[in-house]
Amino acid sequence: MRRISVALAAAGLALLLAAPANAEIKTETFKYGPVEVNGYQVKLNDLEFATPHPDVDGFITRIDVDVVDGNGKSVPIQRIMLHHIVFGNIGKNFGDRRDATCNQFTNFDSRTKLPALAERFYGAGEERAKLQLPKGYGYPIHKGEKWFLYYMLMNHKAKKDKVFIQYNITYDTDPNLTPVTPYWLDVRNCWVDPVYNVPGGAKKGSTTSKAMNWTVPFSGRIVGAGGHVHGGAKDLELREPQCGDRVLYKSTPTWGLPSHPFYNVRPILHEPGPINMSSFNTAQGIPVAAGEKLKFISNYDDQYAHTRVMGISVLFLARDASVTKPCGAMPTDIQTFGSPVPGRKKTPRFVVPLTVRGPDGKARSASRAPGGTKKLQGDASVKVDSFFFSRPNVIVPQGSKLTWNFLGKTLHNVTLASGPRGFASDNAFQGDKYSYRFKVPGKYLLFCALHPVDMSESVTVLPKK
Ligand SMILES: [Cu+2]
Repeated sequence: MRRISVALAAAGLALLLAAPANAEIKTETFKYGPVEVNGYQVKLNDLEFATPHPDVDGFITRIDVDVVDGNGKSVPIQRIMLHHIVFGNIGKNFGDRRDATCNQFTNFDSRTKLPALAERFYGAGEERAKLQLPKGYGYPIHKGEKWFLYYMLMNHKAKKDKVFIQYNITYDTDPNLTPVTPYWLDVRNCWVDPVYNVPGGAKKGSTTSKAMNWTVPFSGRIVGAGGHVHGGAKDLELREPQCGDRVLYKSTPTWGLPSHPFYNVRPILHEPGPINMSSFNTAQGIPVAAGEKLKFISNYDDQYAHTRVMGISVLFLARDASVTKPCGAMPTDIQTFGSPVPGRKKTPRFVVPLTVRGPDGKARSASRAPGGTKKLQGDASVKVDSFFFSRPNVIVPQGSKLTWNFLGKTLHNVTLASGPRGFASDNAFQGDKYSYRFKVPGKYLLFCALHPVDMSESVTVLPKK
């Protein structure tokens, strides 16, 4: 990491020498918070419009983000983990900046529609993706603009904790930089919780793909992109179907070693994501023509179940009228940023445990939900409210359908932690229903990914005689 920073600083210095006398390149550190997170709580913020940021006319060239304590010291994942964060630019007034790939969002409750009155330009998950543009390019910002911030934190300790979200932003006020437009590609785009599920059960080595089509809005060059996935992912790719389906770029994961905190904290909200997703820069840029249809693809292992997964890539496009047709030559200056620390390249197999509170109040792994077991003859329903599944452990014959009735005003979900096939409901409440038919026998461990320590359930499906 240090090497990259030094290289960037050197690039910045060279740029500074060439820039107008009053232009400056500056890195500022911003602190958002404090944010209080209760013991074992998943904390989501309401959309926050008072996000501190550089209030200048200029260009952003780099951003990174971390969770810190009151002294600015990094908070370890064993305490609090930043699951994801999204930055959006509203502009000076609502409507000034529009998201480039969404007109509206489906809110976290899976119901409410929100107008997309902001431009998403940077996101990071547990892989701590950085925004880093090649020399000569920047994301344009203007004095008086407002930003929003949307985050999710998880407290891995039983006690309430207090942290800050800290981000470093490098900006350049040289007006001669080439502006880039961020495009948020997401295979479940326009959802505030953009998750989907991989049932699994296919042959060893199988891949399942989910795609999104993206029409290039203007001729230009893609000068950089990164990615975000969850456990079970193979990679993300952007393809150009009309040019022999060539791959324009890939973002590939590096997974933590088995000793990494991702695999050892409790509770585990979803199959642990990678410690890094590769990103790239190219000042020459990947040429794409206006009106071209590109395909963004999220590839996951299809042997095992993977629930609440994501496939997201933010790319930066710079205008270039000299690109007049598709299939132009690929750049020769692509610089790829891999993991700064050692990890695994092959998608690891990891079985997500249920987590319950032990007698000492601390979270620990469990192979069933606390409470009794009921044997059912067939289809049945389960009530879901704060904080319980009305049938914590059930035994059903193969082919039975369970219907979860979500009551009350608090959002919950039912998510497979481990089992023969993967499934999960959307976040649900106030009379929402979700059904799943258990066609494959075996033991299914389920939980609410919003209340992972307090809500779990097991379903044992007996084979038909
Ligand atoms: Cu819940």
